[in-house]
Amino acid sequence: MLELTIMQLSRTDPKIYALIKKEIARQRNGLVLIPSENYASPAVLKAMGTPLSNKYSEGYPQKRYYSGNKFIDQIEEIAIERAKKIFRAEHANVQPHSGSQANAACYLALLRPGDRVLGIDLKAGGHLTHGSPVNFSTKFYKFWHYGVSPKTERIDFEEVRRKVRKFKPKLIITSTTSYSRKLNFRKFRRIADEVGAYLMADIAHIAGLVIAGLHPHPFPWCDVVTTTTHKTLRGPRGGLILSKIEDRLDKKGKLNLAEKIDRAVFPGIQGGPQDHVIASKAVCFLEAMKPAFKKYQAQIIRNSRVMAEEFKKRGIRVISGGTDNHLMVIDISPFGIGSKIIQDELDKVGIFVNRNAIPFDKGPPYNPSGIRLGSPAITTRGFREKEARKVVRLILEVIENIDNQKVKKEVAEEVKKLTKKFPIYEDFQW
Ligand code: DSN
Repeated sequence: MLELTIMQLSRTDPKIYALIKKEIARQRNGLVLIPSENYASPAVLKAMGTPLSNKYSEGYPQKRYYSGNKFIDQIEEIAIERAKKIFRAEHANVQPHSGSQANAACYLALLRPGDRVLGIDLKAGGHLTHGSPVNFSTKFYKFWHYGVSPKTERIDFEEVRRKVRKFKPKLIITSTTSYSRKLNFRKFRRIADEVGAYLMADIAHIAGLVIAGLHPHPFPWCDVVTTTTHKTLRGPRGGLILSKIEDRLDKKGKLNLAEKIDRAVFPGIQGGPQDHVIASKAVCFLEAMKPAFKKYQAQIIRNSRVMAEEFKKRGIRVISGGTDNHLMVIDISPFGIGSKIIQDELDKVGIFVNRNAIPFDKGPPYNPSGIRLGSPAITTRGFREKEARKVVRLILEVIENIDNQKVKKEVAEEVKKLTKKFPIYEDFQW
């Protein structure tokens, strides 16, 4: 008889079992400041680790290519309805395996090979799928980029307008992968309308803030909105597409926008959906409807703001002068220490951050001049402003004493104390 418990796993595959245990301990005993990571609830994790993973269900509810989908259909329908409700969207596709897949599906739905797209530059806060030269997106579509103003380090709408008029893109993308300010979707819409372009928002980072009403809503301004489900949304690893039903540029076409999106996801770029993850997305959408979720999102912003303030107080330059959301990027070039070294030394004391380009960065992508930090995971632990400020002080202790083993040992002890005081996954049975 197959028993699917972790205890069985320990006997079947002790090596993997031991590594899973170690990784869980790392997450429990460390301070996760990578803004795209979070701690999903035990309910979300439970739904993922189920035999739903065994099922094939190519197609959509009530239109599958396999039998045996009675319950899978109900699960996906619930996930779709909940996604539409929390995002106030006309249409939702819950099948994308990731944010990159969600973006790829939107391109396939909206564009033809060779079409022009204006995206936000990677160094200004964009994502690889928004037209990085090393990404598939530039192999199929012609990308051009807008950035931020050198003065304010905020999106420069004059530049956006100028480039849109010159380049006449069919699609404009806006996003906040490492952009710490609010996105003005209405302004983007006005510019997109000048040339009749689609507008897409990739809200992977800020989805939770949007649901909680703490960031401007991409609808009704955007045609399509993509997100991941595991960042501020705090669900399982996965992607999601939200869209309008009507296609503004192709009103008389055979397919409407929602149908185009669905066909692009399946059979366009994906095969069978991951039904266990879709069930888990449904659980996370339900969690996102609760008042506690809104409170959590508000605390994320408060923690993030005080972290930025604390850095500034200590003379560290925060890109754009601060943050409106869950993340910030700091300029570490004045320390004269590579960001890779800083990231690695922080890792050793149990503080996890990620190095990141800053606007107009002269450093190479492997060793850029910034560190990106975010508050979603520490806020899930229960950190408030006091602890958030302390985290900044610990980070700076390490950076300012990068070769001092004694100081780093003391910081590691402080990290241990903090994680003990604010434990995570205490009651979860592995
Ligand atoms: N890798 C994600 C992030 O860290 O922001 C984006 O896909």
